[in-house]
Amino acid sequence: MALASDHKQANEEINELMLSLPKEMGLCAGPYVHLFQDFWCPSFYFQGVINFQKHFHAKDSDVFVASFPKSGTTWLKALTFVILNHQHFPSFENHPLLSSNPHELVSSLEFIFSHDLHDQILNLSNMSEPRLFSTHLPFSSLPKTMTESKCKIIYICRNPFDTFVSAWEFSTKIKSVFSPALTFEEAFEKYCNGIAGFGPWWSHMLGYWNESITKPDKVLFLKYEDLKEDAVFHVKRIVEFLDSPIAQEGESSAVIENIINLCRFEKMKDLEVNKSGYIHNIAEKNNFFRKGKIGDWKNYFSPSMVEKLSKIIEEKLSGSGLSFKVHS
Ligand code: PAP
Repeated sequence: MALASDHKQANEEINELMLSLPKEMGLCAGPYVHLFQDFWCPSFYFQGVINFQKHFHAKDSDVFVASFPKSGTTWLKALTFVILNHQHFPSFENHPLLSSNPHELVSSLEFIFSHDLHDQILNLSNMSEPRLFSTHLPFSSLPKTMTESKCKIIYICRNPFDTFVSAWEFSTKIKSVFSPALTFEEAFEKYCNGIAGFGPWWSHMLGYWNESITKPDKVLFLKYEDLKEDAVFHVKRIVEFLDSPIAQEGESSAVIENIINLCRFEKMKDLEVNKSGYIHNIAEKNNFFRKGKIGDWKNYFSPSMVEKLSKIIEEKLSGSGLSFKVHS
């Protein structure tokens, strides 16, 4: 009983904290985003974020998929799951990815921790190793236990044009209570000011980018466009980063081809398991597989929007060494 009331009080304190923060409407799992630790935290995840920061204990063998929303999380979850579990599931004909959505196989920590804390902590400590999780938290807000342990982080980002369009389209399809009451133009203005779930997008990318430069064994930095253009090369990078035995296998090239094929957009979109049902009770699974293309933004942006976002990208990323090919 005492435990239950302690939890209730802790949840009330978290709620009070959330309500005391600046809030805005923005593309997110809404209805609002709250300015917390220099990022815009969606109200839906607020409690989970606080509990994740406070109660999660990373293990050296843990692997994390990190991303800004709509940058290729689902794809990277699938690839990483297959690579990390290759010894348990060597068959590509009978693979768990054929019967479960990647978000069901790889849970988001801010989501896990938004539920029944004690059960979740127990479940996490009983999971077999290596454990694989995901997060949308910026690097600077990750719990110390993650940054200080030897766990590994694979980060994916995507050009801000397509990321915005993907987020916009997603927001129009999720349950209306979570989608913002903003027009495309209003959402774009907010996005240009960094206001979107887990944004600003530039500090999100740069946090992981800088870490991947100073600690390349800790953070592997990937771009959606690179993965699309040369999947073999970048999947090999993941294999090597994870010290996967696949790299030593005589048939390693064939295995890598099979992994890429299993996680291909068209293949995953076509699976029965990804056609119906909900993820996190907000979004239908098929909404995680829309077009899967580079450059769809060209169908949405006016010339002045292109100019505006291009300038912001240049300004925010200048000197960092991080860039995107968006006009090809
Ligand atoms: P999340 O952050 O909500 O998990 P995330 O998976 O990062 O979403 O992004 C979804 C985008 O990845 C969608 O892009 P689109 O809207 O431009 O189409 C989705 O189609 C794309 N996507 C999902 N799975 C794959 C895949 N296997 N290969 C390539 N792109 C994919």
